[in-house]
Amino acid sequence: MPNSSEKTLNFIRLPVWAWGLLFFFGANLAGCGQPEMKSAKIRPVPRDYVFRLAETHPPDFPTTLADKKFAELVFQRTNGRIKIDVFASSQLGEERAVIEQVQLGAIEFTRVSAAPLAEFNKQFGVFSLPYIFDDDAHLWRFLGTETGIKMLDNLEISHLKGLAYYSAGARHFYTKKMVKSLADLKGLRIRVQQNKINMDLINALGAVAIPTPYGEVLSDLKSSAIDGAENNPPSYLTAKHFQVAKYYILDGHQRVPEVLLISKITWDKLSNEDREIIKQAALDSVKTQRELWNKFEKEAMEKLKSAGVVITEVKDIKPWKSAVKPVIDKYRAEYEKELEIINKVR
Ligand code: GTR
Repeated sequence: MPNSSEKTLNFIRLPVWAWGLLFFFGANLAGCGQPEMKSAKIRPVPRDYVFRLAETHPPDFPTTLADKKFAELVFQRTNGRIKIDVFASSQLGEERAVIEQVQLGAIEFTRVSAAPLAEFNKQFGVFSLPYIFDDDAHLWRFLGTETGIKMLDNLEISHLKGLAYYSAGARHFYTKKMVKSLADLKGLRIRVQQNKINMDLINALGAVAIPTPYGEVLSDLKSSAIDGAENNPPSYLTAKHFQVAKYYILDGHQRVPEVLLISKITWDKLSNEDREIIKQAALDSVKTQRELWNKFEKEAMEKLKSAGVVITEVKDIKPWKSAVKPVIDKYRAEYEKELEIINKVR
């Protein structure tokens, strides 16, 4: 009977082909269930969570690239314990439906515009009020105030939690027939993001507001169900709306920021350490998003021009502002505190 040290020796003396087989099967078994560990030479760690993040825009859009940056930072800082998969191009649904899913915890993260968010949390409606910010710097000064920051936390009452704001520039109108002045907008059917302030705003400008999901705008323009819509240059370009509605009038009626959200249900499940990592990663991704945004906003404008889009500058914004004054008056009491701070940081 061989003793145990002899057994070990016999094992080591296996022929070369047997070592090859052992190595092959061993390596494959070790990688089971964690495919990325096979190639990466990092020590396998147990995965705690795999989350989904819903994004409306295409994969190379500034917000999507920032979502990915956020996911990458979370992955690194948790040593791979938390993996967030970004689903671009509305694969998980249109914004409003996604927000509902995030409230239920069925989707854990999303990046949405503050405009549809207003229907879930009234305070976010302030961003839909027309012509209240002078420029991007003004908007960001407001977002950085205690009120701006608190708004993200106040989303908790809506079963959501705001992690960070991203840039979305200014929104302008685009139409199938030329609009050179406010008078030309009269009677046109204009698609808006779904919230009640937008309805009032379009109606005050003499047009007819049609609230529909973003993904339907292109076909509605093609079928002439609508005469136009409004958005920032990057969205107008990448959603291909410019191919059907080539008149773009730069009135800059709104500056609606983007918001990176986590489900409150998901947030409550996380340890304090993971919450901090997630919050910080979101804030750190803002720099990436804003840099990419500023660059792409200019590029988009150039691309639109070379594609034959007819761009009209608004020389005198006063008539536009006075037309929407009733909208501001209607909501002034509701947003008194926010408007006061917006004016203070002007
Ligand atoms: C874009 C925004 C999208 C979506 C879209 C819209 O500016 O980034 O998230 O809200 O506008 O008009 O629906």
